[in-house]
Amino acid sequence: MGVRGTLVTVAPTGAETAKADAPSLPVTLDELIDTARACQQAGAAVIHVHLRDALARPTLDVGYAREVVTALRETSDLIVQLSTGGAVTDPEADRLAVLDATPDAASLTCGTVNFGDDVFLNRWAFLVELHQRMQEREIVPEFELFDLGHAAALRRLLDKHGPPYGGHVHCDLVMGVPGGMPGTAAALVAAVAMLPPEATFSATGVGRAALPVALAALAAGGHLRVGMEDTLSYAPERPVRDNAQLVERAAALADLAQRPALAPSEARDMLGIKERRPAMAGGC
Ligand code: KMH
Ligand code: ZN
Repeated sequence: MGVRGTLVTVAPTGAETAKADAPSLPVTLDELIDTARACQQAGAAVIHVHLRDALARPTLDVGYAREVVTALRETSDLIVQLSTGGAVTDPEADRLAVLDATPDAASLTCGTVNFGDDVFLNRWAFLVELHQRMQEREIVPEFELFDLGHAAALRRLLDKHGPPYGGHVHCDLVMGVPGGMPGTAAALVAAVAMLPPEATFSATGVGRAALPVALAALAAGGHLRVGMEDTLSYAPERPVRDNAQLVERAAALADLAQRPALAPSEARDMLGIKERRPAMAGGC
């Protein structure tokens, strides 16, 4: 795979948890900015962003997405990855429109999956549309895989519609969602075996699967995603303090594995991110 360090992504908010149930969940722009700063300091290189409105409900408002992307670019070096998954209730048109905010990167889930009592719907034609729009707009996708069949769909997508912008294929295994692949080392090894040969991968385990998945991912040469989108408890009977605590633990595990957390600049090179920060674009 060529990269010696560990890419640490923080997914700080998600669409499912209520602010009332997790007071340190970042939902306002100020909270997101503070989270980005603290998580960069702790070792994150990518921030996977879900937006919340003034009442802390999930939103895909494009104007607000632009504001958040700009603010995060101005206040951190993190790669800004917007979620196109949104919430299970979001219509496809709104999920596609997120790309109009021109983030550095965006998630692209490679198939439908049962999602607890709900269904996270990702039709083939929708994946193709997302992929093509990201190619046109020079946005780097992170291919999210919730189940083994999604790895097969990813290969079909690349075979039929070509490589992503930047040329590098990076996947994120989201494991332990009720209805998706379990958060076990065996499932991780099976999923990794199905990835395109040159792909890199991160993995995240939902809830109690967080640590087993992180350890298995490192052992298999992969990267880490952590954050309150996926995990609200740090240990049994011990709620997460904040997102930075989870990033600190991920960075410590990466150190133990002798593949320390990548700086954002190293992660930009690895993923093929286009430079969009005003002070950096255009060179000197
Ligand atoms: N909130 C989930 C239904 C993504 O961000 O792209 C979907 C999700 C995936 O979180
Ligand atoms: Zn997400």
